[in-house]
Formats: sequence, structure tokens, C-alpha cells
Amino acid sequence: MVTTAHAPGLTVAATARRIGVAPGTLRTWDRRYGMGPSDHAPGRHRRYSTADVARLELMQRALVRGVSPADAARYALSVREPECSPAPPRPGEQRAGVGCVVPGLPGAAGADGLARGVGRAALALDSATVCELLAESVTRDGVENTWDEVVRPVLEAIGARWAHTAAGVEIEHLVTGCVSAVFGASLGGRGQTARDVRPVLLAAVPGEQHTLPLLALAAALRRHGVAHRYLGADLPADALVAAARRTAPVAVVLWSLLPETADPKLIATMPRTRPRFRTFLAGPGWDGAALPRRAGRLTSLRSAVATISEAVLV
Ligand code: B12
Repeated sequence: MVTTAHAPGLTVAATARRIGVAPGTLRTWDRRYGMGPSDHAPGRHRRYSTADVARLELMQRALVRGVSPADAARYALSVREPECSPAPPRPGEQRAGVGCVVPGLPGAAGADGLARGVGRAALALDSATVCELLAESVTRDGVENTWDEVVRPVLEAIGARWAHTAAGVEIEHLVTGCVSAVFGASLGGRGQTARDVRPVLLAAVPGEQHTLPLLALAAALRRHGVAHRYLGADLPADALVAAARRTAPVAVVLWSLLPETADPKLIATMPRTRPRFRTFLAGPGWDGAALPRRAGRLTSLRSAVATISEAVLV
């Protein structure tokens, strides 16, 4: 989009779509924070120029990083030329949504603020920002912190919203895509692990589509140098048996989130390989099921990483 000072600029609706907020939010930002069109004459329709839109994008950028609306607006208004700059970002600089290079943002985000920012970007269906914030968080704070302090609160909020209103499935899928992409990115690398090490198999049990905690476990184990094979959602029992025979795993993790997918009979179908492997039952689905004593239980990401690392890195 190219507008000049003399071109008509974008309508409120078009600007709202571009920024990913409701038109009413734009009006509120105008009224409260002076973030309206710069040359709006009373009685005429509001039209946002390129610079106005760039400023709004800076504000949105600051908001998703946990800055308060008032500070975000102050910051956006303080950037003198919010047009795009061709210069690449230097360390400590952030890229604005329009591809502009901007100096460090004010008062941004602890994990709380980041979770709010991811939630805000998710509500705006802004998958680029959701993925970017999650990737930044993993790089800066690690997989476990990102999972516990950013991803979980967002997923819980999405789940609660769905339970109350049956709405927001599109948001759930968008966030699922980003979490999968960001945690899944680590599956490609070998990390510190050697090729011939016996792996840990990570599988969601038959019928279980919820995989994000298992994927977080895969990403965390990779960072801790534990070799594994991530086998994903809803793995049929015979496929699990085949994988265990082929890979001679040191341990098998069976993930279940929903109680109806946690079938203890699955454990009995596992093959007896030589050398043997440990079986770990992970996730709240197994709570309350009658489980064989030899199977270990994994009940959180952090404890799972510690238990598995201890069991395999001897
Ligand atoms: C994302 C999501 C989906 C995605 C999953 C995508 C994916 N690739 O994972 C999709 C769209 C596929 C989906 C489908 C369904 N979903 Co769903 N989903 C969710 C959501 C929003 C997040 C799931 C998640 O990852 N939770 C993990 C974290 C956020 O939850 P948590 O409680 O903090 O988790 C902790 C425990 O798991 C614990 N933990 C315990 N032991 C261990 C062990 C390890 C190793 C780890 C890491 C953690 C751990 O620690 C976790 C945190 O670390 C939840 C809401 C929620 N609150 O969980 C609903 C939710 C789980 N889904 C629900 C439902 C009903 C469904 C469907 C039946 C909907 C439908 N009608 O189709 C299907 C079922 C599919 C199936 N058979 O598996 C309900 C389940 C209710 C119930 N208890 O029966 C929930 C709770 C939503 C709700 N509020 O009602 N879902």
C-alpha cells in the first residue's frame, strides 16, 4: 500500500483490518491517546495516511510485547519517522510490523505481559506475531519457561473461552499452528545427540489429538541433549509396536491428555525388546487409571525432562 500526504489514505475499517483490531478500538485509541488520522478535518471521513498506519503498527507492536496502551501510544507518537527504513535491524532493535526498524520498546514484557501479547495477537488472528513472540521467548527464556509462563496460560484461556461460548476454534487452531512450528523447529536438528544413541520414543496414544505438551517435551529434551523420535498424535498401537521394535528405544513415553484415551491395555501390548526400555505414562489422562507399577508417571514438563534425562543419560 502506498499513500502520500495528498492521497486519500485508508478508511477506519481498512486500517482496523490491517492492524488487526476492531474499528471501535481505533476510535478509542484516537480519543484516549491521540492516535487518530493526522490531518482529520471535522465533518470529514477519517482517513489514515501511510505514516498514521505505521504509527498504529508501532503501537500494536508495543502492545503485543506487554506495554500498556498509554505507554504504547506515547512510544508510537515519539518515533519521529515511522516509515520503513531499509537498514537491517541492529542488536537490541525490533522490527515493526511494517518492516520498519525501531529502537527498543519501553517497559516491555515479563512473561505475564508476553502471554497477554500472544493472546492479543491471537485474538487479532495475527499468526506472524504469535509465532514471532513465541520464538523470541524460546530463544530468550528456554522451552520450559515459554511453555509454563506463556503457552499454557494462552491455551488455558482459549480452552475456557471455547468451553463457555463454543467460539474461537479458529484462534485455537492458529495458536496450535504457531506452537507446533516453534517447538517443532527443534525436531530437525540433531542437537548434542549422537547418531547411534538409543532414542526415547514420544507418542500420543490412540485417539489422542492433543500433542502440544508432548511437542514441548520433545523440544525441551532436544535442548537437554536427549535423543528422541517424536511420533505425534493418535499413534495406532501396532505402529507404536513397530517403532519400538525398529528403534530399540531406551524409553517410551505414552502421552494422554483426555482420560478416555488413556487405556492401560496399551501398555500390555508393548513388545519386550532386548535391551529393554522403560515405559513412562505422561499427561493428566492417566490420572486415576489402574497402572502397572513398572511404568513411570510424568506429570509436568519440568519433572518429565528431569526424570527422562536421569533415566537415559547415565
Ligand atoms: C489446543 C486444543 C485442542 C487442539 C489440539 C491441537 C494439538 N496439536 O495439540 C485440537 C483442536 C485438536 C483439540 C481437539 C479436541 N479438544 Co481440545 N483443547 C485444546 C486446548 C486449548 C489446549 C490443549 C493443551 O495443549 N493443553 C496443555 C495445557 C494448556 O493444559 P494444562 O491443563 O495446563 O496442562 C497441563 C497438564 O497436561 C500437565 N501435565 C500433566 N502431566 C504432564 C506430563 C508432561 C510430559 C507434560 C509436558 C505436561 C503434563 O501439565 C500441563 C502443562 O504443562 C485445551 C484447553 C486446555 N485447558 O488444555 C482444549 C481441551 C483439552 N480440548 C477439549 C476437547 C473437548 C476437545 C475435543 C473433544 C473437541 C471436539 N469436540 O472435537 C477434541 C478432542 C480431540 C482428541 N480426541 O484428542 C477439552 C477437554 C475437556 C475434557 N477434559 O474432556 C479442553 C479442556 C477444552 C475445554 N475447556 O473444554 N483441542
